Amino acid sequence: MNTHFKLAALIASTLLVVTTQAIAAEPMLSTGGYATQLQKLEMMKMLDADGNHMVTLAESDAYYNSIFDALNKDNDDSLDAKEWAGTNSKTKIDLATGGYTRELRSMKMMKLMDTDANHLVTREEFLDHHRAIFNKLDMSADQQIDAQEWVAKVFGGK
Ligand SMILES: [Ca+2]
Ligand SMILES: [Ca+2]
Ligand SMILES: [Ca+2]
Repeated sequence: MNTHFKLAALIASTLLVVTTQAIAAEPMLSTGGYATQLQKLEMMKMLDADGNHMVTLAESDAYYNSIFDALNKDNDDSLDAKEWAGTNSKTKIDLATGGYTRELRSMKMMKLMDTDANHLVTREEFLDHHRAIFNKLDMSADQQIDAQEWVAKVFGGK
């Protein structure tokens, strides 16, 4: 009886630690619909510039530099809320799917990426956020993401 109780307590505390860690790692990337749209294979193809079915960090950086440039209408060093959300007629970015573009250009995502909360997303903030996503998807930590890693449910939520 006593042994059983100890074992149960041990399991409970282990579960608690695991759960706490999982929650602690999420806030910055709690991306729900954004992750769902990004993790479609159609999007993976857009990042995979050389078409070898792997996305490297360099390909990911290059892609998000292009997205940043596409949004940054005034060519300064950051995106303001107007550039972020776009006007109704010009929300579509050619480099991405419609579903992904919609999720990206939400104020929720802007807030998540604006780490110093000055209502501007700099290129560094934009790239850093996507490097963190890259690292999360790159489960094998070999600096590239294959299709299986791409679609893996690592972000929780839906
Ligand atoms: Ca590639
Ligand atoms: Ca700008
Ligand atoms: Ca900022």
